[in-house]
Amino acid sequence: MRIDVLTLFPELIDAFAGTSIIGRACAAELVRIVATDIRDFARDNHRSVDDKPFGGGPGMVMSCGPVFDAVEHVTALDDAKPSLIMLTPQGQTLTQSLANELSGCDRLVLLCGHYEGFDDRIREGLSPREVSVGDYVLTGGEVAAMVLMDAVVRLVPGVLGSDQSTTEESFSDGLLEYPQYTRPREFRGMTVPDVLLNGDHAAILRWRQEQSVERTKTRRPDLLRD
Ligand code: 6GU
Repeated sequence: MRIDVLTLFPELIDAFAGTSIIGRACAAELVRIVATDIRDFARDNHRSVDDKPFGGGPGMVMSCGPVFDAVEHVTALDDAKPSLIMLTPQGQTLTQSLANELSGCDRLVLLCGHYEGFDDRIREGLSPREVSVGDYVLTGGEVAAMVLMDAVVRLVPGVLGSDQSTTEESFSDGLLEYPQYTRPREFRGMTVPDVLLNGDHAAILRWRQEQSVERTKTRRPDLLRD
């Protein structure tokens, strides 16, 4: 999978792409993450990428010119036709199911905004898929793009050690994960549930399923309604 990230802060994306599990996936060439600075496509000596909103109002708006040029430039860097994704709080909320869908793509182009938002003709002219990472406001799209890439790249076959770690985790079956324990068996008076210690695998499976349902009922009842 190739992911191009159009951003005003390529150093943030490069650090992310070089670190931890994502860094390992890039080194193993399971995924390629390429950050491109939108400012390189500015048209003036000040390297401006934003301007005052028509009609007035606070803040600045990302301009069409540099964004269209940047999208067209990175699109041409590879033969595969990319899905263009704009990170914006106005988008469809990222879910595990969307991450699963995107993990099947050969190529993504992620467009990160800053300031008060994008000139709306970027939506009109480029028809990006718009994705949000939750109902709160960030200062820019980079952190959201990293959230999306993290959720997607870990689902690419070979990135995680075992496929089980993505099929048993929270959300993969619509439920939260059951409680986990490791050694020691007793810590500050708190013990590990007996069922996990006696090697009865059917009983362990049953207990874990019950715990998953119980946790989901108390913490995220919204996940059970449908
Ligand atoms: Cl994708 N961008 C920004 N700026 N804020 C957000 C977001 C994205 N998703 C949630 N909040």
